[in-house]
Amino acid sequence: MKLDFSHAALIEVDVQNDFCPAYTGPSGRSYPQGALAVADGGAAAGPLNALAARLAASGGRVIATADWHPAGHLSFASSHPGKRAGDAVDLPASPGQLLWPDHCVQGSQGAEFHESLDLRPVNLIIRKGCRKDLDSYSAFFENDRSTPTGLDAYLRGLGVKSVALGGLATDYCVLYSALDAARLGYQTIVLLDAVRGVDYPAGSAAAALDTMREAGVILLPSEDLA
Ligand code: VGL
Ligand code: ZN
Repeated sequence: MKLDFSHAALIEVDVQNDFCPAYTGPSGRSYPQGALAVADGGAAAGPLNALAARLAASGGRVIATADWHPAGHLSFASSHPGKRAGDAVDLPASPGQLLWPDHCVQGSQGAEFHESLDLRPVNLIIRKGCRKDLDSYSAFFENDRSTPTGLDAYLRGLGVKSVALGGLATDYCVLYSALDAARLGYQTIVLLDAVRGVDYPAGSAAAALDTMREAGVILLPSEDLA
């Protein structure tokens, strides 16, 4: 499809070490398996880098998001005695909150961007999930569905009309970010070669693609953007 690159933004969702399997980076440094590793997570970086370079060269914008939790975050199973990752709890502002292993703790190596993600073309970094009692899957709103991250105002202020998304994970942060982008009126594209899913519960990655398609999100491989 034809994209007006000068009024487009790429959102690189949570391409962080904790969402990736063990790897050795371009620097030669080795990283252990992330706390919430998504199969083949690091593979999102290549297509994102390629599209980011194209956008940067044609007046578009590039945003990277980072899950950035304080220690003891209430989305961590370890914060709820007797609960395990995969269980759900009702938090005051987000009923049915799924619990995860400790991940993306502020300042930790797991919270750093994957070394292969090229940060040079990135204009803005949005950190989310910073409030101890509130999780944030979407790049636009925290899980109370009403606290904005500021991203919508940023994009609107720049006249951005189209938003392309890739990153981790298909069935959580990419899903909620794409649904919010579509609801906010952006032409919304999810790059199939640049996303990978947690797939917990099993089937949730495929279901997320269906949910996005039904919400009017365009799903395509990034090479189809001209
Ligand atoms: C994510 C679970 C918990 C994500 C973040 O980036 O998709 N998933 N925190
Ligand atoms: Zn998180």
